[in-house]
Amino acid sequence: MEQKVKYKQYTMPTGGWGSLKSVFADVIQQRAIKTAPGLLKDHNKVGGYMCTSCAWAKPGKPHLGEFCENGAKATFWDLTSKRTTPEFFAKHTVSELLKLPDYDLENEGRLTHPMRYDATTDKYVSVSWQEAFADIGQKLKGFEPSSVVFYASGRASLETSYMYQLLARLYGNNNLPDSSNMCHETTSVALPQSIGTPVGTILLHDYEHTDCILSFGQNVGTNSPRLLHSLQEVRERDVPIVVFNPLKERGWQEFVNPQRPGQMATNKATQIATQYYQVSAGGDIAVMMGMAKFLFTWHDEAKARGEAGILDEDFIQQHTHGFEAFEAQVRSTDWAEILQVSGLSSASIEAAARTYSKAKAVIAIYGMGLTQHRYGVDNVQTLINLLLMRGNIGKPGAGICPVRGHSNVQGQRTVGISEKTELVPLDLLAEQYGFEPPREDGLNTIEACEGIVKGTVKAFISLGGNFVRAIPESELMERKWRDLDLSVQIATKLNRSHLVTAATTYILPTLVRSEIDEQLSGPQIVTMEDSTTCIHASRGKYKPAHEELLSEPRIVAEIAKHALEPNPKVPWEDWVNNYALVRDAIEATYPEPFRDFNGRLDIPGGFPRPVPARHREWHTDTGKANFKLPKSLNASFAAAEDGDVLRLITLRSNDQFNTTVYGYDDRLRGIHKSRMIVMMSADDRIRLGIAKDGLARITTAVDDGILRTMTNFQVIDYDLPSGTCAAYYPECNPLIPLWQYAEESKTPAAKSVPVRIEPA
Ligand SMILES: Nc1nc2c(c(=O)[nH]1)N[C@H]1C(S)=C(S)[C@@H](COP(=O)(O)OP(=O)(O)OC[C@H]3O[C@@H](n4cnc5c(=O)[nH]c(N)nc54)[C@H](O)[C@@H]3O)O[C@H]1N2
Ligand SMILES: Nc1nc2c(c(=O)[nH]1)N[C@H]1C(S)=C(S)[C@@H](COP(=O)(O)OP(=O)(O)OC[C@H]3O[C@@H](n4cnc5c(=O)[nH]c(N)nc54)[C@H](O)[C@@H]3O)O[C@H]1N2
Ligand SMILES: [Mo]
Repeated sequence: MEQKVKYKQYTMPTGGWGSLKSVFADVIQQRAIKTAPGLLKDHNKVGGYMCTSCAWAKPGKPHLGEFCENGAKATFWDLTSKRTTPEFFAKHTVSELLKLPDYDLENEGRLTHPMRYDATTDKYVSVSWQEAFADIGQKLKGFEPSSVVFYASGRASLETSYMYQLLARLYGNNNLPDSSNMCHETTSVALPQSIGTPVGTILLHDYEHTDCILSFGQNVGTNSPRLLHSLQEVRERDVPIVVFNPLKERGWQEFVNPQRPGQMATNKATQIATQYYQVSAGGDIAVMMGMAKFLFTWHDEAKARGEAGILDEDFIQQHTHGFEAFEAQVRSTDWAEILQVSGLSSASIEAAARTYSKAKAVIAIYGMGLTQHRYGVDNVQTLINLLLMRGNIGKPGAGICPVRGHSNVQGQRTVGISEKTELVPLDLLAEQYGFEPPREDGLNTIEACEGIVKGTVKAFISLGGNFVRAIPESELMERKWRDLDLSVQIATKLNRSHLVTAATTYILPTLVRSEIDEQLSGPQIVTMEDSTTCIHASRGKYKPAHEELLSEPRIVAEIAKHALEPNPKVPWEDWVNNYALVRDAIEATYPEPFRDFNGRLDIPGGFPRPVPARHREWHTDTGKANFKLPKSLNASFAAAEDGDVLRLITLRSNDQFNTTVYGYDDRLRGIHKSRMIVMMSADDRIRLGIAKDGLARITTAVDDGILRTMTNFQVIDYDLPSGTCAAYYPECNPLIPLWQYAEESKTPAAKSVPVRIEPA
């Protein structure tokens, strides 16, 4: 339950005993001791199941326990012994349930039965699977294909995802938005233009060869904690790690590895960041341009002395395009503007550039702090420019490392979940399945929302996720959502998207990945792709939460069988009986990346998809790696200097996975008992006339005729640059205008929302 916030700066390291305590509390709270025996011994191991939390790489030589605090929490949350049964739904109207916070809804436990909303009683009632599929199929037959959306959150396996995209295309549209539209879509747009690949270029072993790491806008301690294992090893080789983040995130500061008994015994932490710079939200392009300016100056000086330059001239000459234009832009950029937008001193930027300039192989890590801004694409491309200046792509120990979100979000794209037709081999699909796939691009997340607002989208199928809660402008969207004719929610836990109902609404409960998926040919294997493009098999180990549950492939196949005309070339039933056949079909559509798919399931560390930029092959418009010119130094919608307008970062706590809230503690930030908080610098608070520990109202500072305002945020004096404030997602989503998204990628600009804050 929300309470008065308790804040005390956390000074313990990430990991360590604090993390073990937190995992243990979760096991107890979810009553998962009985349902999850063996203490996660099969977690992220060959022959076991892959974690459902983040997408970070799984090493070929795993630790005894290859899991982190948050992976363990996610797994116990899945394997809870609590159940959300038809009896529960009989006791509560949907209006009552709508008043409950996200935590309470999911904390009821795993969904067990297919349910349909009954408007006359305002309750969910259980239906048979047969009835549900027949009704959904019949209703889908009645819609104009372009008015139906097939959304996917990023957890579904490659097998399910492949079947799901085929369902949409056979149905007649490319309306396949997914959660990556809200997260790394910016990466998928920026990287192909720059280096000809939509994904990162590094493999896990590059961490063994790197001699410098730059990190921009990613929270490793909470969102990809196993990456700390590599960072710890990097630091033991005395490699510098330079971090840019408005918040001093504990994960980037100190780490005690719970997998190392020696370190646990002494509790002596490994220092992670060697340099930490609290850039203003949206100030990264300015920082990178400032670093580039120093590199040019030092290059000139070295040349004047007759020495080799700082820049990798051979690489630039042989492999890149657009260097001169970039050089001209950097040289003409004004220092005063760089300092104002970045909020950093020139000495800080110089020190960061100095470290970078000395290293031979640099990895650049980034996350939502770069992607979720108006100029998110420019953020990522400027970072690539910085790497290209010193040839830091396509050699051991160097490259770009976007840290992806959901455990298979990258893989979904690989097997065709994309609204962009150019990314999908439609001709091959046409030949393989004897049909004419729709050739028009489909709707992405923002466009799906716009369609719902306009009334052109009539039905929404959701393969996992909590769309209504994850998207911006949530008040308007919830209102408009009710005008939908059909909402089908394939889910594991109850969430708000199930309660904001359409004319017809179904909840279809499904298995989680760690559960045994028994089909006609025996227990099934599924696969997923990690952040470093490595593909892994996953075998469920635990008894399903309820015998009524169906697997995701079964649910997708049944919807397809009931909604589509039979097509002898699409063997839905055979596929569900044996997922190896789906993998054969994936291999037929994507022969190169999935060569001998079924034969390569159990390679330790997974098998990598080919990424041409790793070998300095550039599949871009120029055939070279492109220096792209940033359109602005300030990545934000908020002006660089605008009196009392602050930039609001909406972010995750250490006790949540996206809209799944595990609890009210954000241990690593020292914030306890409440999520209705706003962190800001004491200077800003005083300037805005808010009492210490007082309450605040936050209002979006845009002039579009819509008042977006929320009140009763408890203010925490926090170590943040003046002008930047931070609060939690999804609570703040009503404050984000639907039209404030990244140019080109349409990723909602959740990281620097212009806001005014006043005493409540
Ligand atoms: N435990 C756990 N793991 C997760 C998730 C989860 O919710 N919980 N979510 C998963 C998903 S879907 C995703 S996409 C990833 C997200 O993981 P991250 O990419 O780490 O995303 P956020 O938590 O939103 O945090 C973004 C970080 O960027 C910083 N930041 C904000 N604005 C700026 C800026 O302008 N410049 C810079 N330099 N930094 C900035 C914030 O302070 C914060 O540290 O994590 C995945 N893993
Ligand atoms: N303001 C703001 N908004 C954001 C963000 C932000 O940083 N700030 N981040 C954005 C990002 S990066 C993302 S990825 C989106 C997340 O958006 P989504 O992916 O849509 O949301 P989740 O919270 O991950 O979805 C949780 C639900 O998924 C269901 N689920 C869990 N596991 C499974 C499974 O195995 N199968 C099925 N079928 N269902 C399952 C459960 O019912 C659970 O309630 O939110 C975005 N929204
Ligand atoms: Mo994400």
